[in-house]
Amino acid sequence: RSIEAGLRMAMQREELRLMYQPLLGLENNRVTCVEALLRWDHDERTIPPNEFVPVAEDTGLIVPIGEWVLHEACRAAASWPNGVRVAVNLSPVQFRQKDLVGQVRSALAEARLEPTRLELEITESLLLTDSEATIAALHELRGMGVRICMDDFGTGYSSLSYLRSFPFDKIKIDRSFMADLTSRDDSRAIIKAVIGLGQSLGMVTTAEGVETEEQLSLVRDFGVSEVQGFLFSPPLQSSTLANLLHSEA
Ligand code: G
Ligand code: G
Ligand code: MN
Ligand code: NA
Repeated sequence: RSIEAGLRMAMQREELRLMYQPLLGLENNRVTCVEALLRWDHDERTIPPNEFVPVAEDTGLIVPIGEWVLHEACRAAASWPNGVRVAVNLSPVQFRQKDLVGQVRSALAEARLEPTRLELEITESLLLTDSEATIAALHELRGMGVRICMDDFGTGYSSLSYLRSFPFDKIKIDRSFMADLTSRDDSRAIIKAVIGLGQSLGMVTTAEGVETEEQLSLVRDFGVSEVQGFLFSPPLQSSTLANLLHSEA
């Protein structure tokens, strides 16, 4: 496949880059965390991860790519104010390699970044595969002080049982619930309940895809910890993000 061939070259040609989207903590209206989002600049267009991450997963290329993402994101975070963490998305395939924990350790060490400043986002499909090894790796990472977040919460079939399988630090409520928050009573009830559930489990809750003041005010009333979305900020170039963080500091 041409995407595969292109992707093999992409790393050597340095066509991969990260965008950074800040998350706003509602307790003190400051940036708590920044999510690193992968982009591929190829043939005069920018290819979003939805188009190439699946290919990278099928071919195993996600392992070296994911390692690059970890190093790059940790290096960026090392230059940010101390209170700001970086969140990196992990593919389930990255857990199937032997030494994910070692990769994380070396990315942190190389960047001289405290483990408590790193968050790893995983989706529900992750826990479907090799549960025991995966859970052990997650515990080891958490033991180091790295935070583990469940991404896209509510889109899989087993969201609730995963909350029992592993003590997540954070749940990110999928943005599909936010999209019809103001028009559908059921979406509103679900978001409210999930935020309450997160609170009672001692987890941080994030509302993804917040695009309007109306959505913000609803999730704020429900007690959500932080928001992510175009209303506060789209994904930014690293230099723009760094300026935003330093102007806030
Ligand atoms: O940035 P964007 O909205 O296009 O991202 C779409 C999806 O791609 C998101 O679900 C996100 O989790 C995933 N994604 C973004 N960056 C990475 C990455 O570095 N690694 C993996 N595995 N997934 C990513
Ligand atoms: O699945 P994950 O949470 O990793 O996806 C993050 C993606 O969501 C990013 O690629 C980002 O571009 C996208 N995103 C961030 N904020 C918004 C938003 O307010 N609205 C929409 N539609 N997408 C968003
Ligand atoms: Mn994510
Ligand atoms: Na998500």
